[in-house]
Amino acid sequence: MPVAGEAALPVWAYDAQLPGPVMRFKRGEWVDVDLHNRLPEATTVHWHGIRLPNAMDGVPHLTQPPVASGERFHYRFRLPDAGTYWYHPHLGTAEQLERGLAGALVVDDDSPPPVDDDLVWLLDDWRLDAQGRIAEDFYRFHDVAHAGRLGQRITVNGRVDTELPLRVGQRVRLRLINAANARIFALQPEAGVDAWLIGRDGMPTPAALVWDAPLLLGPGMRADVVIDARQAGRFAIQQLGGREAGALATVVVSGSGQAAARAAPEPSGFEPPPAPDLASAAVHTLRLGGGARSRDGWPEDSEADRQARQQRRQAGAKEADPAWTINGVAHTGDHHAHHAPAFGVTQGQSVRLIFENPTAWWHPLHLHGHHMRVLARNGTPLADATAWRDTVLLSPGDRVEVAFVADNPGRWLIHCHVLEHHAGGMGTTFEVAG
Ligand SMILES: [Cu+2]
Repeated sequence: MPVAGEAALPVWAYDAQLPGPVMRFKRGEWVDVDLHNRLPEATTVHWHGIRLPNAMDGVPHLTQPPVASGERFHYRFRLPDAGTYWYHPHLGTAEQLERGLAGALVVDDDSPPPVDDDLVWLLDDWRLDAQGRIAEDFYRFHDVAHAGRLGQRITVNGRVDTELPLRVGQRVRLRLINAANARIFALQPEAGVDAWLIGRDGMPTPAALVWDAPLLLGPGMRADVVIDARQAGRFAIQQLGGREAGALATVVVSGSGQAAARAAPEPSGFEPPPAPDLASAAVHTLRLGGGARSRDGWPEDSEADRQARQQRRQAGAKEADPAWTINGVAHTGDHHAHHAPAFGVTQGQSVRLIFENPTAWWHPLHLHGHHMRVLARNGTPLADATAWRDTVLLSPGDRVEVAFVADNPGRWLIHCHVLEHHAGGMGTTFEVAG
């Protein structure tokens, strides 16, 4: 099997590749994928960030039945937007993703900025046990109630010690995808290369931004960056977050002389999602709760719920105990359909969502089926509020306002992409009536 580190590591993989194969398309093309589940347990595939029909979104029980071991499911949908997306399971997610199931889906721009190469870097971390195998302590309550499952081994495309060979004067585009269960990467290139941020969560930024400060990438989030090699040498792309801080990868530039500084890459032309109308928008608040050091205590857990969970576990289900809530309700396990939606809107309605995070922890909140504009953080309007996201990172105490047009009918998930937080209850749904 593929390798994460110095020794071969048994993993679960799409098409026996780690990460899964890069699926590459043009905008407007159809994805046609036959999932044949040869895992020992049920799964689904979620196409993270793609504005697709609800029935293709891969959320078990909510948008499709789980695909049992040995069974098949056919995914077919059109790609409305260019950008960097990814696919991963949405059932038993904390374990299945950690075991290696994730891959990139790239939709090429109609008019991309000219580059010498265009590469995908899927970032992950792995918690290994003393024997160097994937530690089997999935859904450990300490992880669920704290920062999620962090691993001690950080990889790029399943490998350690990644090097990016370039020649002086070359320009390369990197599509960074955070596929870790819980790690928030804080990335910054060492001085000596010029770097730009040109896209987030698939959508281009309105203009290229100089990348010379830590770029925070929470689980599920993507960043498209451009690197200009200006002189020979070795330049780290540093990972500054957490105990495992160090070089994520090294840009190795060969050649001689010094290349002149290049102009910022032109932003890609794109058709943005429909702009929300703030004046007429329906306003809803989603307040996060729970977690270790919470002031409100643990979520309600009735004797009946505990017994039902116990029975599901005896039947083989792997499930976390409740630790988190949204608006007071914990959606544990993969059973979102059992709960009423947090709110409903009619198709085409603009929605202003206010996320409140009084918890002591960070949460990357992922909106399914739509892209949102992040308008303000703690009352301060965002400088790049015209940019689009499908995942927004909240630090402890944050209050973040977003807006989007609910133009995609169906029942959609909003959840924390720290997979252990989601398993422990931090998810909810909303309904767009078509
Ligand atoms: Cu979270």
